[in-house]
Amino acid sequence: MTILKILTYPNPRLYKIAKPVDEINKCHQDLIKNMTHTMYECNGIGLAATQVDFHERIIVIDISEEKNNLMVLINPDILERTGSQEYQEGCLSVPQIFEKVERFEKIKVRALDQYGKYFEFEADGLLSVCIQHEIDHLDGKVFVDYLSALKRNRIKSKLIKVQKKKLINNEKKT
Ligand code: GNR
Ligand code: NI
Repeated sequence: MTILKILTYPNPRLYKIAKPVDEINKCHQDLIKNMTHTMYECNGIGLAATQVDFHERIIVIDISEEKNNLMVLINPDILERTGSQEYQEGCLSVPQIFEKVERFEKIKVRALDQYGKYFEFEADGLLSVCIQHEIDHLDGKVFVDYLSALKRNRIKSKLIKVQKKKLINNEKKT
């Protein structure tokens, strides 16, 4: 298993729109395994393929404390959306930043599982937030896109600075 490299905002690859998966093959199975491993290693509750620079519609989610309730969603669709809720969101592609975002409260979702079988379910609370956050990634959207331009630009500058520092430190090491 491999820990995949996660793209960091504002990398333009995070803005690519992911294509539907048409047939689940061995490559997809390996990717799903490695995405799951990466999500758990990074202590995330979800990960979209876009974040690891693979632009097909695949999501892994596990919001359980014990990390024993993995959900794999392929070609997910939101069929119904109701209500609204605010949640302090974070993102593995936007490290150390947490901001309130408004989302739908309840959603009805349809997706393929890793074996290519359709399933349908309703989600609310954190699971609903997480699914909406992950589907946004597949559509080339990051949660900071919901913030004011002022906040977003501050976050952008901060992350660019951190990434430059990391680059310089890596050069020193080699
Ligand atoms: O680990 C994550 N936590 C989180 C918290 C609140 C709202 C959404 C999330 S998803 C995030 C992992 C991630 O970046 N998925 O794309
Ligand atoms: Ni994210």
